[in-house]
Amino acid sequence: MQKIRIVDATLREGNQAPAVRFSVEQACHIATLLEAVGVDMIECGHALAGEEERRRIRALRGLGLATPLLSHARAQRADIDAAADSGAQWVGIFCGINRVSRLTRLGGRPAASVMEMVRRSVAYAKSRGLGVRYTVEDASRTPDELVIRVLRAAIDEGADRICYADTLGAMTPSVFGAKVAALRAALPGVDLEVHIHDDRGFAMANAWAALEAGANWISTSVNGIGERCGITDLALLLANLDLEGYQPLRQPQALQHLSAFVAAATRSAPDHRRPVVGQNAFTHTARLHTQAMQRSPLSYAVFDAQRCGRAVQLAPPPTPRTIDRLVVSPQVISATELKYHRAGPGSRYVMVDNRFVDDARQYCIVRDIPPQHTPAAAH
Ligand code: HCA
Ligand code: CU
Repeated sequence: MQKIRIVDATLREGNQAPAVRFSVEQACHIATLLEAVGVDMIECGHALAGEEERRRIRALRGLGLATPLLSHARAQRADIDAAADSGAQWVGIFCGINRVSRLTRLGGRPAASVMEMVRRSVAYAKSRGLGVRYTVEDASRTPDELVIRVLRAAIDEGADRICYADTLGAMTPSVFGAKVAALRAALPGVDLEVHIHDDRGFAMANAWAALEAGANWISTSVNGIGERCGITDLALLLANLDLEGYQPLRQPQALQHLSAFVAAATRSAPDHRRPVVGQNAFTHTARLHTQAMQRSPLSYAVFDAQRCGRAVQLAPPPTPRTIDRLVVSPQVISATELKYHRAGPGSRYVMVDNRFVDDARQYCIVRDIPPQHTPAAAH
C-alpha cells in the first residue's frame, strides 16, 4: 500500500475560517501537536499578508520541528520572496486558470498568460531554493485538459508537488475518483495532492476516493476547519488510514487534545458527535449495545477505541423518570433532538442532546404533549 502523506492546513485554511485568528502561541502549540500525530507538512498562511503572519511563521520555524513548513503564495514574485524570507522551506503557489478565476482574480488575462505566470512563479520559487507545491485553484470547475496542461507546465519548471483543489467542495466521490485517476495516468510518478472543501459534506469521502485513485498527499485541518464549511478532517482521515492498513496512528491521544485545543482557540462549542475525537464517539447507551460491548469491544464499534487513544464509555441506561407534560423550548433544542420513551403506562421521560435530563423543567417549557407526538418506545 502506498504511503499517504498529509499536509495539515489548520494554520492557513483553518485560520481563514470565520472569526478565527490563531495567536503565535496557539499556532506553536498546534504545530507541536501536529508533529506529534505525524503529519508530513505544516501549511502556514501568506507571508506577504502582513507582519502578524510573518511573526507566526518565524515562531513556528523557531520551534525547530522536523516537519517542514509551507507558506502560501499567489503566483507572484513578491509573494514568493516573502515566503522565502519567512523561513518556510516550502511555498504553496495557488493560481486558478478557469474562466471564473481569470475574470475575478486575474484581471481577465487569457489562459495562455496565466500559464506563463505559473511557469515563471514556479521557476522563480525554485531559484529561491524552496520546495514548490503548485495548486490549481477551483480545479474541479476547470476543463480537465486545461488542468493537465497547467500542471504539466508547473512540473516542467520544477514543481515538487502538484495539488488539485476542489475549492467549492463541488464534486461527488465517484466523479472525483475518476478525475484523480485520469490525472494520475496523465502525470505518472509526480506527488499528487488533493485539497477538498466540505460544502456538500463530501470532503472525507472525496479524499478517500482520491487516495484510492492514486493521490498520495491529502490536505487536512483539525476539526476540518476552513473557509465556509471547511475541508477534510485530520483525525478522521488518520483513523481511517489506520483502520484500512495504510499506516498506523501515532500518538493518538494527542488527536483529542488537538481537537479540543483548536475548538477552544476558535471559540467553538465542542462537537460531541465528531468521529474519533468527539466526546460521544465511543459512548454506548442503549442496554442492548452496552451489554454487547461488554461481551465484545467491537460489537458496536468500527474503530478500536484504544487504538484511537480513547476509552469505551458505557453510559448506564437512564432510569425512567416521570414527567407529566413537556414541550421543548425552540430556543434550547430542536424537536429532533428529543427522544420520548414510555417507561410504563402513562409515564414519560426525555433525553436532550443524547443525555438523560435530570430536571427537564430546567431545559423545557412545560406544556402538554399531545399523545400523537409521543411515539412508541424505540428501544
Ligand atoms: C484559498 C483557496 C484554496 C487554496 C488551496 C491550495 C482552495 O483559500 O486561497 O493552495 O492548495 O481551496 O483552492 O484554499
Ligand atoms: Cu481551500
